Amino acid sequence: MVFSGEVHPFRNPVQSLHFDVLQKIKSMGFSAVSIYIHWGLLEPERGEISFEGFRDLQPFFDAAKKAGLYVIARPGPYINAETAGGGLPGWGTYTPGLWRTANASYVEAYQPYIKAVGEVIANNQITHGGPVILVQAENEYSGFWPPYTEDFEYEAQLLKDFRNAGIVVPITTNDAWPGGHFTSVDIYGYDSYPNGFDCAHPYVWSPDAVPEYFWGSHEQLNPEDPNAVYEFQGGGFDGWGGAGYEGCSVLTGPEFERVFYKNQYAMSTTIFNIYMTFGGTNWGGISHPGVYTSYDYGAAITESRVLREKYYETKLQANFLAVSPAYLTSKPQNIGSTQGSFTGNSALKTTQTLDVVGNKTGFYIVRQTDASSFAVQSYNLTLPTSVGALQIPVLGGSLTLSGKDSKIHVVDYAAGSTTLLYSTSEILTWATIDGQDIILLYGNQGELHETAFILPQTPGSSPFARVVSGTATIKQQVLPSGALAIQYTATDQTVVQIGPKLKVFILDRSTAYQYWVLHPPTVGSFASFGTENPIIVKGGYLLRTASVSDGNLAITGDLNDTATFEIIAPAASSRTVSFNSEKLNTKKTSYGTLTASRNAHLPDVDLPKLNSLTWRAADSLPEILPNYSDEKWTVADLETTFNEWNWTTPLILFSSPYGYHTGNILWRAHFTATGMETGFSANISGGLAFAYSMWLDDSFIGAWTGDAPSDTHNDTHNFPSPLVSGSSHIITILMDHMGIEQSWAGASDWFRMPRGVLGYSFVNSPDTNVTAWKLTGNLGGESYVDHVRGPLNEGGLYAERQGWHLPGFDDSKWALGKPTEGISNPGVAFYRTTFDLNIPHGVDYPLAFVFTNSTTNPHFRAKLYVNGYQFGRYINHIGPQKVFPVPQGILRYNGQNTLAVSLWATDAGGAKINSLNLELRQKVETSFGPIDNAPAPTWRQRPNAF
Ligand code: IPT
Repeated sequence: MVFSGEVHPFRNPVQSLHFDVLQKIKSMGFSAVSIYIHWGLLEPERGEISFEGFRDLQPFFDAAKKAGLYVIARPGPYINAETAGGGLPGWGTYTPGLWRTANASYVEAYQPYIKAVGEVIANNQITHGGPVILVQAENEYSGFWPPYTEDFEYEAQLLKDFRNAGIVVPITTNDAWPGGHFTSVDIYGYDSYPNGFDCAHPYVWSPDAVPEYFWGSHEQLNPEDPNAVYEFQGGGFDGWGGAGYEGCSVLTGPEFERVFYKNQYAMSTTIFNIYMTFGGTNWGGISHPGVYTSYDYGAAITESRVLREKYYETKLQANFLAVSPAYLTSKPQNIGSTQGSFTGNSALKTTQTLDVVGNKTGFYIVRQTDASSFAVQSYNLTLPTSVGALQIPVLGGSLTLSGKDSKIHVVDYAAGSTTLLYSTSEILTWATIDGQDIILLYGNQGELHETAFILPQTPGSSPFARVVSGTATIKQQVLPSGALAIQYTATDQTVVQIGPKLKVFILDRSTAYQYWVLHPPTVGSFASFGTENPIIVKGGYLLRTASVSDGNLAITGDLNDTATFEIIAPAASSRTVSFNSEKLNTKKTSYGTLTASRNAHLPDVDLPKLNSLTWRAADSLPEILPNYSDEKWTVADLETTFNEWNWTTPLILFSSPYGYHTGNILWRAHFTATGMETGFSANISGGLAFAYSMWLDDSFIGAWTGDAPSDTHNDTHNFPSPLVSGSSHIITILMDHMGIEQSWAGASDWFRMPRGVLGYSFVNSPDTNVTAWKLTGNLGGESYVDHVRGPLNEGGLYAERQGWHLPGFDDSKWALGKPTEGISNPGVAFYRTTFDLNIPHGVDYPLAFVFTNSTTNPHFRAKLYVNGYQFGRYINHIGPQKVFPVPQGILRYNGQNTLAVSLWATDAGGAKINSLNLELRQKVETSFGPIDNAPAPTWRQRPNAF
């Protein structure tokens, strides 16, 4: 079973933190991690491919291998992913040809990238001792810009290019639905987001959202392959003005995971990747216009790397499948006629999924017919078993299924030398330890369940179940077949001994959540991938590893509170036990496990009060001052460019053909007045939620403050007074570039959507002569300055061009001024301060910068720069994001930090930030660390800055 979690290395620039997330995924019981690689970040200037800084892939591959996770590498060339250009480079927007087709100019464009990235991936394949087992070509090559259709020549070319780069592992692709596109890959698969993306209504599920028809498509398209889902919904993205990620996490919470993931198991899915498992951050200009800074995604692991309840639910499922080899050779038997089957209750659907190789084990997946129903259903199961058909529960009573729930009932399921003839409670895991079979079963609290065991023959004795711990009462009966059936209700934990060789733990769900299955490393370079000698431990917010030496069991992990451990391990491997290197004072229970309690070490820390720090401020809009020279700006002199979008200007006035693809863009129109003009009209395109401000010389003439649904805005801004005929003036426009659009459909030009001025005119003066249009974005454009923080970190603000956001810049001559004092005129102010942190090792205390909403002149935007990394774009009146997590490693936890804030006021009265604080998101003791800080080169004079 490839049970995988999606993570985007580029959404976390701290290389040393990858291992934390990967260990968390491993501890969930997963076997793999799936990653996108972003072409545009790696090749921002055509021909200059860089793996510098956070773009180096090797640390991630190494960390995955160390954590014991296989890797599915997805380098595109197109990736979608709610990222700028969907991963296509900015220079692609003006490079001719139909992209994502066999068009020669596109093929020539992507080939050097696929060669370079392919070689790095190839070196990390399992055949070379690395973790990579699958490589995905393209992404959702499923929709096509009319009149174009699927380009088979492109697909063949791309496969050839992957092979030429040295890829020998199977090549995959993810169709957007099981639609049969790009089936020439080795293992075709598809994506599924059954609950959609309406995070504002997280309790609304569509009644028929559970897609059962996928199985038919799989049987038709590639029955000989694993049923592969390369992206299954693990959360949702959220856009400007959206509902926020907590809503997304509810929409895709534990109930969703139970119903929708289990239905996918009902269809024998054996390659299953959850998108996202850890979303990360759209720091810098990584986002496309449809999302904001956070890419938390409502995933199992939050942006601050905190575990949500849904993490623990998925852990139960992944651990079960990891010990269920019969599942790997199963096939559903009754797709399309699941309603009422095996239960006689038409409000329920039950899929029968049988092991068609072992011909023994059956999985019966029960769910509500109307997935959105909250009704509680009771049912009895009539199931075929190895001893004939049984009416379950055999010992009387009936089973219940709550609304928005689903269960996997097993039949003839082998667990060591024990066989579960059937179980209505679900299996968390099982293991054979010191000759005893240990089986962990769970159900919702208070639910009635029944399990029957077929035990190895013990002559002369009939099986009997004895409660050795816990409060559950057990009803039991030896069935005619000789199997022992026990009936019980799950509350907390009850341990039952059955004969000398079987111990059953009956857990309710929240108790089950607390269990971890750890595997001490085996030998060799794949030691962390071992699945032998499981050690089962209850307790702890997160357990990461177990290792055994000289009879000592060393457990590592994270605690957020006092932990009460219960350890199920071979006696010889647990004569003593330590947690995070401290010896535990263990006690042996009457039934042979070890218990111990351990306090969490959670020292208090002092955080700076940001508003009490010394801040310095400077104007970041000298461009409107009379003495400012735009001599070094790019002259907008192109008469045409390759682009099918419409524009009405005589010269090209959008930024990409001039090499500016991110952040703020500034324009200057030099003109000679006729004396007739009363204002300036312009149609400006910036992407969703963008804004612009406009000046005539140094007079503010107006702004578009922006709203969530608008990506362009056409408006007229009047001049304050008539101009003298023949006099020279300048219109200055400051605007947002919200990111290059994605190009979801093949052959589409969507990513070429212009950012800039699509049309303009002088009111009442058609003859006004613009003598020059000039523009600037980030310093250097595609030849960007900061190779460590990458091509999307800096935009075109004066402060950014000068490098004022960087640590080490000397602001001592600046005036005092705080973002909470703000400015009283429209414009851009830039603020800097420094503060120290002193947070001890051995804890994980994620931090976030938190804004509160300002109602005075509410239309403004702020960007946060932490040690030079742009880690937040706040739009006061659009939101929704107010909390901006910044990871350790960007923040220096033991040393000095430089915080910079840009404030762009689009209201005539200026703006100020209401409050900005640094807050703790969580406190845990951790075995993880120490964390190496991401490199943060300091300011150096930028000779060509302007
Ligand atoms: C699917 C993409 O493959 C993935 O890159 C990402 O954009 C995801 O959606 C949504 O977060 S596209 C599918 C929803 C049509």
